[in-house]
Amino acid sequence: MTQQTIQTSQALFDQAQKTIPGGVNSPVRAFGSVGGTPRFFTKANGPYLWDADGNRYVDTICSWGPAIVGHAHPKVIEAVKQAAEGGLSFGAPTRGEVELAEWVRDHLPSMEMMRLTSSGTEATMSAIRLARGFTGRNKVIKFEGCYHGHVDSLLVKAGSGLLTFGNPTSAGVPPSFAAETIVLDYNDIAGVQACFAEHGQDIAAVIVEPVAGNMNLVRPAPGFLEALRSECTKAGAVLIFDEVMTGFRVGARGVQGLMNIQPDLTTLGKVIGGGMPMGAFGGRKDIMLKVAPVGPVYQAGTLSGNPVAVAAGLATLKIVSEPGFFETLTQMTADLMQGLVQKAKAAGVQAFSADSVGGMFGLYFSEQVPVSMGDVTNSNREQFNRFFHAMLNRGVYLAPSAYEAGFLSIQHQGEPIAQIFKAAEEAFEEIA
Ligand code: KE4
Repeated sequence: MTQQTIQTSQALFDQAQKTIPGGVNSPVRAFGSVGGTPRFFTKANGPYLWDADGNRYVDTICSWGPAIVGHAHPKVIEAVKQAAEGGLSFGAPTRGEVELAEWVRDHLPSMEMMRLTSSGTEATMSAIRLARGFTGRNKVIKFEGCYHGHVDSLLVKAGSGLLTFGNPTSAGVPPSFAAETIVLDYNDIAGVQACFAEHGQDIAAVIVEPVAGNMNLVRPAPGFLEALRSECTKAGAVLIFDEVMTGFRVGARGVQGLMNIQPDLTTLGKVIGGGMPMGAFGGRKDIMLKVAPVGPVYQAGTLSGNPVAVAAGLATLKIVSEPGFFETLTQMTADLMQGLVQKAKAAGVQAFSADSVGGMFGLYFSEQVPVSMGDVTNSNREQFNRFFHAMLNRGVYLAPSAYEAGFLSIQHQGEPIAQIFKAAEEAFEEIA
């Protein structure tokens, strides 16, 4: 294996740290969890990325989900060019926003109405405020290991006891904000039921990643999402599915379509912007009609529904709607996971497992696929970090953290998958 040259990335990283905290505009990009030099990229196309030193990588992050049709897809680029030539932003309504809202409603019928935002964080922040405004209640339940963007009231970890109120996970979040958030264990049905028994009438909302992707990929246990649905219905609380990551990533109808469970509100992001800044929140009409200007819950955004971002999103969603898109992506991802498990075993790496849902996947240096945050934290992070660098040096770009999911595009079929397998064979040998 030829040693990569990464001087330009290193020089850019050194330079970036002088003006940008950690040299990055989002913390995970700094390689803090895996160590080493973050690669500065100059170009992406299809399944590939090129860094500033000219090294090519098979990308398995896809910008954390958005690049599901492949980077710089010609149809997406053409749509963006056409939109941009007509002006970048009007701060006024456009036809495209209506088209996008109708497309999303047709694919996620629970989203009877919606509002576009410029990020997933804005979407979840708005959904929480809306649930509180709709119910007149303050308490929100979230789950350990789930991430919903950097919203003050959701940067919270479990309090001393499971049913007590949360403590901030970030400086700058007032304890009074965290006190309104209850943090439970993902997949802990009894804990949810006990919490509703104690606090039910004070709970405005439950927000959940219906398939978790921010503690690595963790599936909902049988009955978990159903329990959330029934407890919220009984207590009059709003069930929010945060599908920023899973929406149009796991299938054409999100996790709610796969599991046939109807949330009251859904948040979206990533894929619906096709790589441009975009988020959305939406759901039951009676709830959404509480949103300004028709209702008392204020929510706004200078670039919300931006015409260029909407064009990228619409072009992307039209491609993912093509017959067989998700069947192909889902099977390709599952086959990759199965092959990696086989190659790990063949190299003598026993504690390795993998899982996937649609086009998102999880790699775990543990004997079994995790079913909880505890399982994930018990996996061998050091082994993952060695694997990460062994793959990076062989031209495969994994998510730079043992606690992140991975993502493929439809353009990974064939040679890119073969390159991942070849690199993995050598990498597993190296770390065994
Ligand atoms: P953004 O504000 O980053 O667009 O979306 C926040 C968000 C909300 N909900 C879920 C389920 C999410 O996964 C995210 C963002 N995901 C991370 C990946 N772990 C984005 C990567 C990053 O933070 O740089």
